[in-house]
Amino acid sequence: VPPSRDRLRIAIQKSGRLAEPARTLLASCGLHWRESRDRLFCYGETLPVDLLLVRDDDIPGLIADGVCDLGVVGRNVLAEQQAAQVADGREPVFREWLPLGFGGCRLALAVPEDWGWQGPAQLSGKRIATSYPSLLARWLADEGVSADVVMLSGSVEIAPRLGQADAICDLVSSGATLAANQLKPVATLCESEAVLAGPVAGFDAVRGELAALLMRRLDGALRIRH
Ligand code: PRT
Ligand code: ZN
Repeated sequence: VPPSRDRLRIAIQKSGRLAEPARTLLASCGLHWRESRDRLFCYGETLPVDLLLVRDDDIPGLIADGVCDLGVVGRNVLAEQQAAQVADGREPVFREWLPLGFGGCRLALAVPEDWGWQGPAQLSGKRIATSYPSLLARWLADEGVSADVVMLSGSVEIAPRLGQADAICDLVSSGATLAANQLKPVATLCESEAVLAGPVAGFDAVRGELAALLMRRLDGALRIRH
């Protein structure tokens, strides 16, 4: 049994699209912090709720390992890592606790603009580049299509022009990046936004109460926004 902490630790993105909105939302719940010199840890001064500033991709694993209690992460990242666990025959240990209403985007399948799209069967035998191999594999399986998933950690949109892939599966918000690369979205695999992620199992006494308090304040803050 790991030693039980009496403070709550929330992982948020250190820099990137979700970093500022995550801090602003948590601050609107009455949380204020003192930053450590390395700016990776923020000590909660108004409540025993600390922040750990990390890469978004690390957040589900930090929750799974119990290093952090909660995290603010895109549903796309959470769903990908959940799908990878399920594909491995493991039980997911983290889940979405609350959608947070910012960081909206969708994980979409996109094909060259000059393709006449006739449906998923057209992808049969094609190479599809993505940073979301588990979500893509699950979607292909659901559609009954057999295609090659090409894992790329970045620059997915230029893969077709480079001849690395025939189609892509990537995040889209305005659609400008797809258009700039002569691609068009043809299917949505996941509607995403930033979410509060936490363990499937709840917390013990002190952290349980802190988490419940935080959820109530987040609910209130989100209601005022909308
Ligand atoms: O360093 P770290 O690993 O923490 O950051 P990161 O570079 O992995 O993530 P970051 O900051 O780029 O994105 C964090 C999260 O923001 C994502 O996981 C999504 O949940 C969310 N989000 C919302 C987006 C977008 N919108 C988005 N448009 N993430 C990425 N994009 C990219 C997309 O990949 C594509 O390259 O923007 C481009 C498309 O944008 P449009 O407007 O041209 O369609
Ligand atoms: Zn990342």
